Amino acid sequence: MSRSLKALFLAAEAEPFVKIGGLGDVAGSLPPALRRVSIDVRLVLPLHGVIKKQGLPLHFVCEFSLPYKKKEIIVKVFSLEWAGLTVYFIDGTPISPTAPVYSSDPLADSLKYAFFSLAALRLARELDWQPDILHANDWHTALAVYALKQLRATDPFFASTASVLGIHNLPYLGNGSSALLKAFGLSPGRHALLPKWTQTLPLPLGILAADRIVAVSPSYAREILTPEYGSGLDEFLRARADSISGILNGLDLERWDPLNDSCLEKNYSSETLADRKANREHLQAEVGLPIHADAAIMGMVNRMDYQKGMDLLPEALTGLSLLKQKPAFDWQMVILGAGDAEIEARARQLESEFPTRVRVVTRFDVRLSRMIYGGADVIIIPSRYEPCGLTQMIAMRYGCVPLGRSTGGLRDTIFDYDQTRESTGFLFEEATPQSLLGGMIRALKTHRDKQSWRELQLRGMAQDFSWDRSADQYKKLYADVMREFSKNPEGA
Ligand code: NHF
Repeated sequence: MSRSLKALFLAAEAEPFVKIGGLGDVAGSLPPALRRVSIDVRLVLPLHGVIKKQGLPLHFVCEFSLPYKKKEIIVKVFSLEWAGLTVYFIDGTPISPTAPVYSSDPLADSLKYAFFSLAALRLARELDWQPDILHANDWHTALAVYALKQLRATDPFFASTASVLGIHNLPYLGNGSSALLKAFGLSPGRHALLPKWTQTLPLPLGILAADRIVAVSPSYAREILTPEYGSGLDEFLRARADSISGILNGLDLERWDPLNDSCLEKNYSSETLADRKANREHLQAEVGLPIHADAAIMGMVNRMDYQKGMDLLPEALTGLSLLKQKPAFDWQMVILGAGDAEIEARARQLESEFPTRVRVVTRFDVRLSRMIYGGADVIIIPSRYEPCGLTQMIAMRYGCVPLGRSTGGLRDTIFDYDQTRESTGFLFEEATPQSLLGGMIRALKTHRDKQSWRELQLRGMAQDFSWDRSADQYKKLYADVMREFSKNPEGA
């Protein structure tokens, strides 16, 4: 029998230990799913202050030091067993117990994550556990991939470890890291197409060195090769196009299940979809909207930042209210999200512009977000770019029909109403209020046809967004990378 493939998985955050954004969902779900398909995966996380405070039953594993400038930084490693795998936590002075996972100080963050990346790589050696695959994610851990490539030339321990770099959000390159390479004994990266200003930044260096690069959706994998989405790296990325592919993230189907969600007024499944009505009314009452049975409730659950396209909404809603449609559309909107103060303020203004129709809640509120998925008819996701996106998958599982911009993972997971009988939602093309308005009109017209709407809901609820599906694809990718790597260990 062949032995299990060994993968060392590095991430800045992972649920349930710490979650700030979508990366935390992925790093908390993918490693256990890989374990279920017989990959011997071990997860490595920084011992952030918020994790320390939880009083987890951690075991001391080892202590070693990393050369930094002319000194050494002590690394302490702890572990626990979780979901059938070992999770390691790296501690050391750059990982301050009082700092947030991502701070507003780029220098402190880059030092923290460079230290973490290099310590995590060294850990494999300290454990005498030779990974077949090093799987790093985003800029925070990309330097491990780069350091691995340099090490492979000199250290037989790592000679047969291939690397995979996951891209969850390309624009974050790891600014602030310029001086760190030298301090940690690494040389700058060189490539004719790598812009000079990026030659010391973790993500570009990781992209330069990785044996395979995986974006979190096939469409995003193609989009990052274009000037519009390439963050200045598109030409360089095109040179590496043969090594770039996309695998869609999954959804934790147990955490997101309308039949088992304690935040809902009434639990339901595709068999009892009519019970959803109680959740619509409950949502309307909760936010103080008139209880109209026929109103199409549009929801939005999003971080309020430029990426998420919240700023497209005011003009689109104005357009909607000025339509001379007969009979007029009966719509309501519940917006939930926090983030950029200006975008929040503009969103709040909508309440006074549409007092009987719009409610805006600018805070982080898990319960209300679940009530929106379980009670709204449409979820609006007007992202300018969306590497994968979770909102649309959750919404579909809850029978809430997504209206999303045709980009990245939204494009790969929402099948547009006009184009296919297999449709699960609505897509609009341009990141403009007019294009969003066009999508809203299509959704609201369809909503009037109760039978078609129900079919849309049911098709969305029947989609397979399981992590097991993604894990199978990663397993195959790992095997491919290893095969290619063993033929050509010099790699890219
Ligand atoms: O789902 C996890 C997440 C993605 O689209 C999301 C994003 C950040 O922007 O892969 O990463």
